[in-house]
Amino acid sequence: MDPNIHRQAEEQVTAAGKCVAGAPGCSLNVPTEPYHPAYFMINGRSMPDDMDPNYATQYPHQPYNGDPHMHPGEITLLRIIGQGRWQHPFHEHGNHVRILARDGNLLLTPNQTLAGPLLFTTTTTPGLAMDGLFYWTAKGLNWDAYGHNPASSDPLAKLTCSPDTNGYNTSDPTAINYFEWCQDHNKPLEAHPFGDVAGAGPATLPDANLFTNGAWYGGSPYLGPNATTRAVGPTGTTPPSGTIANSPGGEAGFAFMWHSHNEREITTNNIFPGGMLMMMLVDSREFVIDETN
Ligand SMILES: [Cu+2]
Repeated sequence: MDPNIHRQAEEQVTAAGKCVAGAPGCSLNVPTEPYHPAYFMINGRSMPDDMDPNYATQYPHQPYNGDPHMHPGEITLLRIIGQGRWQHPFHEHGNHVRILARDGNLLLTPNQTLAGPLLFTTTTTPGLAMDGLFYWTAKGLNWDAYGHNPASSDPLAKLTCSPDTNGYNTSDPTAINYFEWCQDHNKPLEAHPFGDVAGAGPATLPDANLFTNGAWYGGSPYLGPNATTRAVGPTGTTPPSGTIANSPGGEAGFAFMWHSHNEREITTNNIFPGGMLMMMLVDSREFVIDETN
């Protein structure tokens, strides 16, 4: 949205003696070039407004937010529609998107099997729609995202992982680590971790007692409230201590940014961050996702 264009339209309909917008014979004369947009939206809202709830009363005409939730292994349907005048290189962090359909038509081979590409960036085109599938597991990280620790006395730190034919832990759909990638089960991340997570891994992370957590950091690199709480240092009063969006008590999921890769478009009126930017949240299975809206 270019505010100059909208301001000209507003000035013409509110000027004294001018015709009333919508009245017979009334027309506006607003040049739509040059076009210098300063507001960029997803589902009709800019970040951070797109993180407010669905059906928030302040957005009666933009009911849907931009924070999809999923559990590991679940499949999310994306419906991406370019509604503006420009293309937008929309990028989904966390995994690629398998394109199913374009403009509502399945992309099929002559043998009627799915033929859609696996896309790193789902570039939107004005008026064009894409449907795609997205899922996330910890496969490929090469460390145990749940922070399992076989040396722990906590039963939740010692869950088992029995691989199905695809390598995932799927025998018990009620398991907290349902759909864990078993090849990385018990693989430590950190060389010298705080708390009750496995050590002797490859990474040395910043001392959690010495740096400030942002609103989206749950206080540990691990998935789930149990792992996050176990990863606390001995002082106990420092992070994780309950962050705004991603607290161990509430959610403790992984937040992946989904956003325009044209970084001009992740600003609002020239301020970063904003605009065409949202978060996809992978929630640990303790967190019940409300799908009623
Ligand atoms: Cu990115």
